[in-house]
Amino acid sequence: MVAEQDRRRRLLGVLRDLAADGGSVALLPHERFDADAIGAAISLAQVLTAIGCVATVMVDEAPPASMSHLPLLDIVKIYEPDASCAPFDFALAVDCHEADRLGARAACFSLSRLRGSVDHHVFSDEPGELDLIVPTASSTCELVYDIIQDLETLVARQLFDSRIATLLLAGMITDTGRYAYSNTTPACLRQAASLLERFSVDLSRLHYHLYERTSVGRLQIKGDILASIVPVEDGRILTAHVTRDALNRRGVTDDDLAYFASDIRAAEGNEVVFLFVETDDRQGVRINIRSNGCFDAAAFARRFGGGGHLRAAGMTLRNTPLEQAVDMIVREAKTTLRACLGEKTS
Ligand SMILES: [Mn+2]
Repeated sequence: MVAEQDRRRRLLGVLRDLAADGGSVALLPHERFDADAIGAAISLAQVLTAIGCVATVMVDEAPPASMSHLPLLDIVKIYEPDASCAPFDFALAVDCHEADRLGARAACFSLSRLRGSVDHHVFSDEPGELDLIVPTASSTCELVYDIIQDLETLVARQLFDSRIATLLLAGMITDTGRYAYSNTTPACLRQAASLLERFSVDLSRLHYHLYERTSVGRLQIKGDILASIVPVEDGRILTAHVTRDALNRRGVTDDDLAYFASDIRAAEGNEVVFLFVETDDRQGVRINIRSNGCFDAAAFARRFGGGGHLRAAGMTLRNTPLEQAVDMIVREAKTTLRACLGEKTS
């Protein structure tokens, strides 16, 4: 806790010094960013600009249509891998802390004078000087809320506004599953209450765009995926899959699959859910993991180069056909599950 406060203070000190000199800061959300990553990055960029930094949110691909309702998306810059990257005074990874989740922007990240991160994913290495990584935080937006609040005190003026409130709430709501996951705390509920008290946020509109708005293609692919569920180990492991052809046939993208793995986890009796999605190049498989009980999704994903949280994690297996990926992961999951349940492996 003390270490965390020290880290936050150190990060704030660097941001304050950069603001005084008009220093450049890059905010880099993880690849295939979600509402938490982009909401945190844009909010921080707005605030850093307001206090004197030259802040840039740099992403690897254009925001998906499903996020077009979010405010301030026009400040986001799309990184062009061919263009040379001007080094930044400070590059901050947002909602991730490993350069390999930054894709092509990793080069830009490593060129910057100072590097750090704001993140709430489980990590195993020793964090760097400017890494604020708090796995107990419900979202990166929760951490950014605290940073902005501290900056407000530091510069003695209001930095939050209704657009930032909307962005932070979008991240908080999605990462807590609408304040239903076990990471929901009184602290994050208080933050939401405070934002709603201070600013005009259309909560029902936000909720509609985050959770209800859908398309015929998305409903159809959901039907396809739910129909593909296979119970293994008496239903304690559930797998589901979708091929690239099926996605193309329904006219949907990976972005449309956002909550399906969590939907499957709602089935009674399962300990862990794996959703296998064939990658764009059809050479590999992206895997979403959702767990209940003893199964540590983040630890499992890390064994295959992925990562995430205790109950929600993911990874990508390259050069592995779909069928082979399912067989291999089910085999490994059986062993992991039996071990965590204290059963003997037969
Ligand atoms: Mn997050």
